[in-house]
Parts: sequence; C-alpha cells; structure tokens
Amino acid sequence: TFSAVSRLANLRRHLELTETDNKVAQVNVVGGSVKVASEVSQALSLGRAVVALESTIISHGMPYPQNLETAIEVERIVRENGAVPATIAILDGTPCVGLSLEELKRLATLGTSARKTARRDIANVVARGENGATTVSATMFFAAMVNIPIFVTGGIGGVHRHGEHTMDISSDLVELGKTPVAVVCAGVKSILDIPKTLEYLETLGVCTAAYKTNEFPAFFTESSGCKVSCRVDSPEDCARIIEASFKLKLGTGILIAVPIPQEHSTSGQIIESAIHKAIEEARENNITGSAETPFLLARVNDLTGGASLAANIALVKNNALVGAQVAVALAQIRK
Ligand code: PSU
Ligand code: MN
Repeated sequence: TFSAVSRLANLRRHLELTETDNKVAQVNVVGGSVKVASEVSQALSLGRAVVALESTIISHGMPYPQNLETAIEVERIVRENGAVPATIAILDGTPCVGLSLEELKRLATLGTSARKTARRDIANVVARGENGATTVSATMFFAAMVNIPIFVTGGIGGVHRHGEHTMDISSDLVELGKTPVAVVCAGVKSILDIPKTLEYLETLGVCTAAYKTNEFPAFFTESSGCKVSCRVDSPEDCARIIEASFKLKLGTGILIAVPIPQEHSTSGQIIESAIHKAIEEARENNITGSAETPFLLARVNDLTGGASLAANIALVKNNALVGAQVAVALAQIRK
C-alpha cells in the first residue's frame, strides 16, 4: 500500500505539471508553452530529486569559456549526488526548464548579448522571441511553475549600498517573499549592503538559514558579522524546514546560505578593496540599475586578476553539492 500511495502522489504531481503546461499554452505565450526537458519532467513525475539552476550567472556572471565549463561541471556535480539538474533560460522566446549541452553552449557564447531577464523582463523577452538569461527571480518563477522545490546559485541579488536612497533592491528578494522555492547560495556579495538585505528578507517573511554556521556568509568570505535566526547542520535539517514551509503553504521562499569552503576564502581582503574601487567606478560612470551587478562582477574580477572568478567557481560547485544533497533528502521525506 505504501508504494501505491506514493505512486498516486507522484501521479498527482505529474497531473499538476501537465495542468501547468496547459495553462501556459492557454494564455497563448508566443512561441509555445514552457518547454520541460524530458529527463526533468520524468524525474518530477516520479518524485525524484531535481535541482533548478539559473542562467544569468552563465551569460553575465562569468566570462567565456569559464562560464560554460562551470555550467557543465555544476550539472555534473548535481547528477553525481543523485539529483537531476534543470538549468532554466528563455531561448528564442520559449522558457526552457532543463537545457541540452548545445543549448548551454549557445547561452555561454551569447554572453551579455542574451538579455538579463529578471521577473519584470519575462513577458517582454517571450513576446519578442528573444534569448533571456534568467536571474534568481525569474528562475524561481519558472521553478515554482513546474514544481521544482530547490534551486542552486552562487549569490543572490540584495539591497544595494545606499539602497535607501536609490531604491535599488533586487527583485530576487521580493521573489523570495512570494515564491515557494528553496534557494541555496553563498550569501550576498559585499558589493551589496548585507545588513539591509537581511532586514528586508525578514520584512518579507523569508526564512534565512545559514549552513553549519550562525552567521550569514558574505559570498567571498565565510562571515558577514550578521547573525541569522536559523542555523541548519545537515541536508536533512534543510529538507525538514522546506517540507514544513510547503506543507503549511507559507508561500514564501527559503534561503539556505552556505559559506564558501575555507580553502577558497583567503583572498577576501583583496576582494574587499577591489569591491570598493569597482563601486567608485560605477558611480563615476553612472552605471545603475540592472547593469550595475554585471559591471561590478566583471570589474572585481579584473581588479583581482581572476582571483574572484576562481572563488566564485569554487563556491558555486560547493553549493551544487549541498543543493543536490538537500534535494535528495527532500525527495526521501516526501516518499
Ligand atoms: N550575484 C553574483 N553573480 C550573479 C548574480 C548575482 O554573484 O551572476 C546575478 C544573479 O542572476 C542575480 C542577479 O539574480 O545577478 C541580480 O541582479 P540585480 O542585482 O540586478 O537584481
Ligand atoms: Mn537592481
């Protein structure tokens, strides 16, 4: 009976997925509905672990060819740890969940000529049949649409420094406030205002957990000096919180912040001064809005002679490992 019940539950999930697809088709999305790779839809219908991955990190977050190498490597790590990877992007106007190697290559070589697509850009990119690399907010939107509960990235957007004047607050935070997906990241970069980012997440009701630490990590370094209210110490710990949040239909996302592995965090001080310089340059050149984050990432990488890129790659891979373990633990609970 137990397996019959779980088969029924899986069938229900499958039906929900099909229904979602129909709904998309009904609203007449130009270029058809959301395309879900068969490996991904099969895993979802069987209740197996799936990990969503974003694509702005490929197009705008890293240079070619390291972006492609990292994307492939991250998918491999997810697989090696028992989950199915689903990289999300909009290709020729069609939102795709799960990309082929060819599609990953296309996105990696398009680089910044793919449009950086946050939630506000989705309709525009789809209607025009463009190529859109999805940020955390847009990736969460599509992951939730097809019932993928876990999503791995490097860093999320946050409240920018002086955000209280510029109102530059990433839509990633707002999405976390209203979309039930658990996001595994390495915290937020100190190009942003970390204390204000945490305040804003609290306001939005987002459970912000730190993995095996009491402090929120600062992307390139293990700690930010900011304490979190939730510490998690294992993938199972994370999975139980995610399941509780989903069962209660809280509706919010969950942030799981995993510190960069210690052996890669040594260059933190050098990176910090590069960040200060890059922020000054952005101000001098009047670079604001959605162009700011990609500009800062590229400048910090130049100024550190590639050290920040190496750290970025290391932490993304570590997040993929943890995210896959959490996805597997969650699938186990739901069986
Ligand atoms: N932080 C990184 N690397 C990235 C990004 C942020 O360390 O690639 C990308 C993510 O896609 C994130 C987006 O969702 O930048 C946030 O952009 P903005 O600050 O414009 O909201
Ligand atoms: Mn912004």
